[in-house]
Amino acid sequence: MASKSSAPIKSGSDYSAQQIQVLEGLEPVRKRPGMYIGSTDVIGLHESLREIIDNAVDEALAGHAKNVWIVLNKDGSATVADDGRGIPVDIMPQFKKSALEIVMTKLHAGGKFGGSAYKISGGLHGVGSSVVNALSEWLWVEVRRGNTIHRQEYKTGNPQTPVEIVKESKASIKLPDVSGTTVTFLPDKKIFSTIEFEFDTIKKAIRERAYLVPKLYFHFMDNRTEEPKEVNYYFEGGISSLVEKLNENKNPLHSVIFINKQEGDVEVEVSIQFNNTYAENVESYVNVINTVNGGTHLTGFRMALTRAVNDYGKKIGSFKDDGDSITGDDTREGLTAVVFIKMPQDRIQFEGQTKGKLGNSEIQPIVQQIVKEGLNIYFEENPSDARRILEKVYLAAKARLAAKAAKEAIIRKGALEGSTLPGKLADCQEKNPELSELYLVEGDSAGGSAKQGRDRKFQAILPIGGKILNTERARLDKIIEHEELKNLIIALGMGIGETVNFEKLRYHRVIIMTDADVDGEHIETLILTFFYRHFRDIIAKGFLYVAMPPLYKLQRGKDVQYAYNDDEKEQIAKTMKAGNAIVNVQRYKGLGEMNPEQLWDTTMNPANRLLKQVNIDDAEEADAVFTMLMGDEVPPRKHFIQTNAITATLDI
Ligand code: 2B7
Repeated sequence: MASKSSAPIKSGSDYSAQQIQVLEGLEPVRKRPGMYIGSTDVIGLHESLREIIDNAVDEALAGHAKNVWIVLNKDGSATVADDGRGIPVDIMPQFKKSALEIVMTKLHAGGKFGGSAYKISGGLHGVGSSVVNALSEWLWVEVRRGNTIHRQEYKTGNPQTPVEIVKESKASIKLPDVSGTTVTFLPDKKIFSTIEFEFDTIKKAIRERAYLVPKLYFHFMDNRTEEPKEVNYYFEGGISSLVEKLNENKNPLHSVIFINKQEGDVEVEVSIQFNNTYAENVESYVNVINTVNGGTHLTGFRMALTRAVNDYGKKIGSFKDDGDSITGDDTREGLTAVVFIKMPQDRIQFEGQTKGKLGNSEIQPIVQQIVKEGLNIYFEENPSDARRILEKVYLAAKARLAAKAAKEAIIRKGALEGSTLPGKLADCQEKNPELSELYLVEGDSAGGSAKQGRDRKFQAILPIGGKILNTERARLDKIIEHEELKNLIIALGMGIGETVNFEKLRYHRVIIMTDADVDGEHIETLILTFFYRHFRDIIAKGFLYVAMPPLYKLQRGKDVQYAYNDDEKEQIAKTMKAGNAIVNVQRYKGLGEMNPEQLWDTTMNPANRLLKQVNIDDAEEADAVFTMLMGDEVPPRKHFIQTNAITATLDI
C-alpha cells in the first residue's frame, strides 16, 4: 500500500534541513525523556515497547511481515521480532555508516527509509527505535537477511559494537530464518520509575493492533513466570472482526458492511453493523492510534451514512412527503462501527487537549466520498439489509419528531401549566407556595389514609401508583403521555423541559412518602431520579424531602408511642415496662397499616414527624443506581444484581 512517490528531498533548502535533522543525536532524549515518550512512569514504559511493536506492525502494514513476536524475558527485558524485510544494513554514503546504525542512533531518521509514506503507525513516526534505544540500559538489534545475521549492541543509545555479521542469534525464541528484525531491550531504571512490564496492558495493545491489521499473527509470550504465559492474536477480518466483537451478545440487524478504498496516499476502511439496541458504539483510528475524540474522519463517515440512508429512502419511495428526512442523530441508535484510516504519519494533525482528535480537513471529504459510494453500492446489492437499517433509522426519526411535536405543543399551549389540576390530587386550601406542602404517596390505599389524615389547610396529597415510568431514556413526549408523571408535573405547576418556570412552583415542600420496603425504595429512587433530571432546582433549593414513617408502634393500655428506629424502640419499651404491664410492640410494614389518625400523628404532623431533606448528592446517587439498574451498561447491572442478590430482591 505504501506509495513510493513522496520523495523526502524536495528542494535544496529542504535537503539541508533534512540533513541537520537526520544527524541529530540522542542526547536530548535522555535529558528530556518525557518530551519523546510522554512520561517516564508505567505508561511511558509501555509506550516504549509499543513504539518497537509499531515498527514491526508498520512493516506488516507495508505488506512485508506476516508475524510479530513479543516476548517478556526472565531478566526483565523485552524482545520484539518480525519477519519483514529487515532494517537495511548497507552503508549510507552521506554518513559513511550502516543505515541500521542511523535508524538506531539518530532522531528523525524515519524519512530516509522508503519515504514518508512508509511509516504509518502510531507514535513517534520513525524515531521510535532510536528513542527507545536512548532510554534503554542496553539494547541489541539483529537483522536477518538471507542467511546472514547482522547485529549491533548499544548502551543508553551508544553503540558498543559495530554492525557486524554474527553466526548465532541471541534471541530467546526460535525465529524463521528468512528475513526480519529482532530488537531486545532493557528499559533504563535510571529513566523510568518502574521497569516492570504488565502482561495485561501489553495484551490489550496487541489485541487492538491485531484488529487493525487483518491476517497478521501476533505471538505474545511472558517467560518471566515459572509457568510461561502465551496469547496469540490473529484476526482474519480486521476491523470487521472488531465490529463483530463489539456486537457480541447483541442482536445484529444484518451482516457486517465493509468498505475499503484508497485515495492517493490515504486508505479508508469502514465496518458497519446495526444492532437492535439504542446505544451507539463507534470507534475511530488513524494508523494504529485510537482517536477517542473522533475528528474529520469520523465527521466524514457520519455525513456519508446520513446521506446514504436519506438517498436510499427517497429512492425506494419510503418518504411520504418531500420534507421528510432523517438527521445524523437518527442514524446513531444501535450503530456499531469502526472507522479506520491510514495516512502518512508526518501529515497527521491532532487536535484537542488529549490529542485524541484528527484535525486534517482534507480527510473529511475523502472518507465521506468513499463511504457514501460504498454504502450506495451495498444498499443497492443488499436491499433486505438496507430495508432493516432504514426501518431502524425511521423509528429513531419518528421518536424524535414526536418528541419535537410534544415540545412544541407544550410551548404553544403552555400545555401543562395551564391544565386543570388532576383529579387524583387532593389540593390544599393555602395558595402561598411557601406555606404549602405536597405529599407524594405510594399507592392508592396509603394515599386515601393520607387524604383523610392530613391538615387540608396546607397539605396536598398526590398518590403515585405502582410503577412510574422509567425516565432513563424516556423522551419528553413519553413523559407527558404518562398519567402519573403528567399529574405530578401539573400539580407542581411549573411546566417541564425548556419552558420550566421555577417561579410557578406551587409547593415549597415536596415530600416523598413510601413504604420502608424494597418496592418503596424503588419508587423513591424513581421519583428522586425524575426530580434530579427534570427539576434539579427543587432539590437545590432544599424543597424536596423524604418522609420517615415510624418502624414500631408500642402500646401499654392507653399509652401509645412510636419508635423510628430500634434503639428508640428499646428505650420506649423500657420506660413503659416500668409500669409493670404488658407492652404491645407492633412493627409497621407499610403505610397502609396505619389509620389516618396514626399517619397524621407519626408522619405528617409537623410537630412530631421526621423528614429527611434530599440534597443533590442523594439524588445523584439515586440517579447512578437508577442508571445502573435501567441503563444500557449491562456489566455493572449484572454486577450489582449478583453482589446484592442475597440482600435485595430487585424488581426491574
Ligand atoms: C523508519 C524506520 C524505523 N525499517 C525499514 C525497513 C524495514 C523495517 C524497518 C522494521 C521492530 C522490532 C523487531 C524498508 C524504518 C526502518 O526501513 S523497521 N522493518 N522492523 C522493526 O523495526 N521491527 C525496510 C525498505 C526496504 N527494506 C527494509
